[in-house]
Amino acid sequence: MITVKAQPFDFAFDPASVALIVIDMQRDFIEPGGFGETLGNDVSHLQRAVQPTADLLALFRTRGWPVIHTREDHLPDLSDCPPSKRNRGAPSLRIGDNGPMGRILVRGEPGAEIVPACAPCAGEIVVDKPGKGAFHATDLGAILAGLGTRSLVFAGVTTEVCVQTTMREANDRGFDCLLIEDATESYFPAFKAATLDMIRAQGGIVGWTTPLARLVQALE
Ligand code: TIU
Repeated sequence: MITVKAQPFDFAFDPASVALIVIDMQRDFIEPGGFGETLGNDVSHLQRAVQPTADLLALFRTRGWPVIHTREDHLPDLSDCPPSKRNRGAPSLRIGDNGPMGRILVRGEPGAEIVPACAPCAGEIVVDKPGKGAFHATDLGAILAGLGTRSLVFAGVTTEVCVQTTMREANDRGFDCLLIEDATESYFPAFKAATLDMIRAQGGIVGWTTPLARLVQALE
């Protein structure tokens, strides 16, 4: 077992049954002109998570531990996009509309791709998901069962939306979940801080959090 100093207490995992899940590090959320900006957000906040996530990916790749990437996107005919999602609010462009990085949040378009620094390597699993949670309407549960995964390390964006939703789904499915604090970001720093607090409150009601440096330390 490997033990990581974390909050609210140490996180122990078996390297034979751990996987990294990197949530939605896509241009549509992180770069100007994509989905995140159409919603009125300052996307520059998310840049902070790119290098720590790249470093975390390198850590798992060096050890040969499984890596799973997710992408929030929709089929070109939007048949997997509920009208309630497309019609919500007053964005400058809606899902499926043409933007500077192609059609907003549509699979295969430049904006739906993962940013180059965090791009999947050959052989890594990529899960396309229509929802905020990565288990909804995907094969993720079967993929993790096939890998024999019991512990999940989380990174990605945004902390309080797709990362937290997926962590909660995973926690309910019996996985021990560790969120790497500097490898996740929100458009709203206060929401990120609140999410980290609520994950580890009540004795780790949703899971654990720790900075990347503590995971590195545990592996030395
Ligand atoms: N809007 C927002 O904060 N996030 C999303 O819509 N998706 C993800 O978090 N990936």
